[in-house]
Amino acid sequence: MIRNLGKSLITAAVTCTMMASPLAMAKEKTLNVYNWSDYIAEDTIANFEKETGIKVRYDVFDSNEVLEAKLLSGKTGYDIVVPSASFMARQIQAGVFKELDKSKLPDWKHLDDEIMGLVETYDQENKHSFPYLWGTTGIGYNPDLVEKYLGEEAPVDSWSLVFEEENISKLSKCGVAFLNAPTEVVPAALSYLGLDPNSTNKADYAKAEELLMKVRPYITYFHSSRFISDLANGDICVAIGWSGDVLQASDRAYEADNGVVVEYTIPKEGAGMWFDMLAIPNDAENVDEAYAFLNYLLKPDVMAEISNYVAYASANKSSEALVDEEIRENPGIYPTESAKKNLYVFEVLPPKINRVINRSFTNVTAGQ
Ligand code: N2P
Repeated sequence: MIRNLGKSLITAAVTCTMMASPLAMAKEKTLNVYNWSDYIAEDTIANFEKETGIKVRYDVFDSNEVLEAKLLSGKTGYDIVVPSASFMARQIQAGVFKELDKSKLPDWKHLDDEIMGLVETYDQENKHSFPYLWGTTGIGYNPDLVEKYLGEEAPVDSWSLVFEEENISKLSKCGVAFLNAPTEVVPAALSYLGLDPNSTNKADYAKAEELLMKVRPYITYFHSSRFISDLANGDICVAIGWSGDVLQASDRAYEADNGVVVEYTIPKEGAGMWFDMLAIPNDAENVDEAYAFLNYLLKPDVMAEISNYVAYASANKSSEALVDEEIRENPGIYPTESAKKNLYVFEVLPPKINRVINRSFTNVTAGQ
């Protein structure tokens, strides 16, 4: 008797689950997001899920090239992606994004006109995208270790720290990381040489490759996210890195109270400034949910919390007043007028120049 009763209870439970599941599945709204690593506040996704009932699959990358390969294959499996503007411009031409219906984005009004004007050069009339966060590509360093190996006069305000053999050969003892980002490291080398960082002259790239080859033996590794924890732990002393990532390393060290200090500098010879753009790929299956997420990311309080957490500035003008003073007044995040003079934007280069950059960077990383 008891055994039979048990069996029928199990049967009832199974039938019940089977009956409920198609309904439950139909109701469960999902969203697939592909964003840069270390690029969102701790609870942004959880808060969005709670507010909207949409379940988010959140994946991360640390390279525009990786994202681009997915986009160009036509099957990303994502509803929201975040390419840098100079990459996105070509991707728009390849037809990989949906046009945005701005009537579904009532909070668009918070976007900063000046920044929207700047990014229009990549996306005419801002038809497909708006900026998530922006930052610069400069140098993260541990002042104590740099002083130990190079002395007090170490040129921490210059690319010569990493591009002069005399300096990097000494720093290699405490570890030097380079971003694995050809279209950012090669222009940095061009700036150091006094050449146009957006040059379209092949001969300039031969000079940049020569410079990079000379310092290649002293580079500990090429990687675009590992340097955050390595700087924070004192496992490397210098990195060509992204502004907010370096500042996150600085925060992590401070919180760990491990005695490590990390600083960020925009080299005087010039540094690149980029914008990472939110867009909906053509193969997106959850378009309504994508709009819900975009609108969520247009809310001043949501963006302020993200800026506070990741140490990058957004393009949300109305969020500025809600950003912590410590972040708002950090010249590594909001460059001063004089530092701005040293910044250049990454232009959209002809495909053949891009191939030159990628080939020469591959030669460098392979050490050939
Ligand atoms: C975040 C990386 C910043 C994006 N970890 C570089 N475009």
